Amino acid sequence: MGNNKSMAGGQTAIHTQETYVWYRTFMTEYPSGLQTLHEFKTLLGLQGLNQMANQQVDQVYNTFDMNKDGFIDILEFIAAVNLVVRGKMEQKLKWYFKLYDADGNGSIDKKELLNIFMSVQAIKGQQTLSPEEFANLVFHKIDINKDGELTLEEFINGMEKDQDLLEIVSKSFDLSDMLKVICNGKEPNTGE
Ligand SMILES: [Ca+2]
Ligand SMILES: [Ca+2]
Ligand SMILES: [Ca+2]
Repeated sequence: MGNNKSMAGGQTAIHTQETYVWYRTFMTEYPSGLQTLHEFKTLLGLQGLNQMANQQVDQVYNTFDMNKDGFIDILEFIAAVNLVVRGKMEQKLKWYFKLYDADGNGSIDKKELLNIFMSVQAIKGQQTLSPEEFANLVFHKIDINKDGELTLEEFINGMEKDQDLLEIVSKSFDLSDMLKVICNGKEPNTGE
């Protein structure tokens, strides 16, 4: 299925019909062709979060805003939906890494990981492990040289080798449910 080559090249082998639906949905919602941070939060139903969770959502938005102009345009939006809905595991892991590395210094320390899990908990509710237990577990398992920092390599290798961990991490950042709403053009139905 590895047929989505460079977007810049003449051949964009993306699933055209679905992309068209995303395109149409986006342009209907945002006729200016730009989505603001506020609109992003509204779209995903992520309003009224606490400060920590809010920062996390900001961070998600920033990773999608690739040209850093403060808006998500249609191409960035489609790239984001593509990544989340059908990205390959390694692409997603790179994205998770970017999300987790809040100060952007190229490695994830325990505090950054802890912050993430605390905000995930704030967004998604109580998880099986407490944020601290989880952060400790992750470092115990994949901080190979035990220096208290996770490099991109440690992160990707570690996650690829440990399916359980990978599952928890992907679940904790699984936006696909929310983004499927966009694809279907429906309002999310709160489960309970
Ligand atoms: Ca942008
Ligand atoms: Ca960092
Ligand atoms: Ca390390």
